[in-house]
Amino acid sequence: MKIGVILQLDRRFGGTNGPLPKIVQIPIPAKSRTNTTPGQCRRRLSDLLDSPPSLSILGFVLVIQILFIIGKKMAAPPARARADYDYLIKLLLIGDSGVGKSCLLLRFSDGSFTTSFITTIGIDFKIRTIELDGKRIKLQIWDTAGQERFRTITTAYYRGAMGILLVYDVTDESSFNNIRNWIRNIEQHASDNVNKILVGNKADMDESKRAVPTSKGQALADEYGIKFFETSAKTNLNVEEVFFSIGRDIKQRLSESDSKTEPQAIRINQSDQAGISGQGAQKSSCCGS
Ligand SMILES: Nc1nc2c(ncn2[C@@H]2O[C@H](COP(=O)(O)OP(=O)(O)O)[C@@H](O)[C@H]2O)c(=O)[nH]1
Ligand SMILES: [Mg+2]
Repeated sequence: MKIGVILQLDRRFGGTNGPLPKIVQIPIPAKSRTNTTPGQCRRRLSDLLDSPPSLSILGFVLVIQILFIIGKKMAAPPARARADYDYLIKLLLIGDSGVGKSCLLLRFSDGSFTTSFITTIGIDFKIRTIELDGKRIKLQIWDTAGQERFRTITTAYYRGAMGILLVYDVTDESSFNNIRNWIRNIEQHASDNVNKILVGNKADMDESKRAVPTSKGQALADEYGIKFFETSAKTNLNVEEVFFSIGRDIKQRLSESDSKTEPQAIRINQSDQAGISGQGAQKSSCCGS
């Protein structure tokens, strides 16, 4: 015997405590299946359910919604797996106007290069997630919007920065000499432990145009105890290397400070348990250190 499937709604389903509707199988005679008009069908349905048609439609919509919500919950991964990174690292690009900061950012984030000056676009930041030693590092890289021209980079821009790329142009000696000023600026406004890396950009330019030899760049980096790369945003020379290098150093620093804070937390508990109060307890509970 052929079988028709129909949704049976309990009358109480419209109420707050009503049970869920049931799916039941109802035999439908072959004749009535073939010759029934939509109007007849609707009447038959409402007769069967012994309820007005509007209620059955409402019930049907509710069932679909409930099934949708249940399905969504079952398909959703656990909250821990949803985070798309292990570390979020804020980086800044600093250096004179025209040295190629925005081009380096575009090269690294979008893989593109433009010959036009892009300082005025005023990009806030770009994101690229990289993988280092099995960890996902989300790099949030901030670019200046041209304010470096007026040396008006202040604390607001440096806030929360974990790493700074100090960029000069190997064909422009004054941009190299200004690196010392930028470092002073960083010392004034950024946090003490911020990682720095020195970048001599436009290394693709003809040797006849070069104003800063590689050895001079290296010597300056050594003086400040920071890493040094010559790059080209145009040819993609060393661009990945710079960002991966500073990203790795920061990740290392963060994981070291993570492991250092753990014993401290244990010490706070121990002193609490031993009843040690006053200065010592206050000091160790300070989170700003
Ligand atoms: N040859 C060459 N030109 C570059 C390179 N990077 C940037 N430029 C050019 O330098 C100019 C200034 O670049 P921009 O990224 O706007 O500098 P910013 O002011 O430091 O952001 C533009 O005309 C770029 O095309 C590079 O690696 N090689
Ligand atoms: Mg720019």
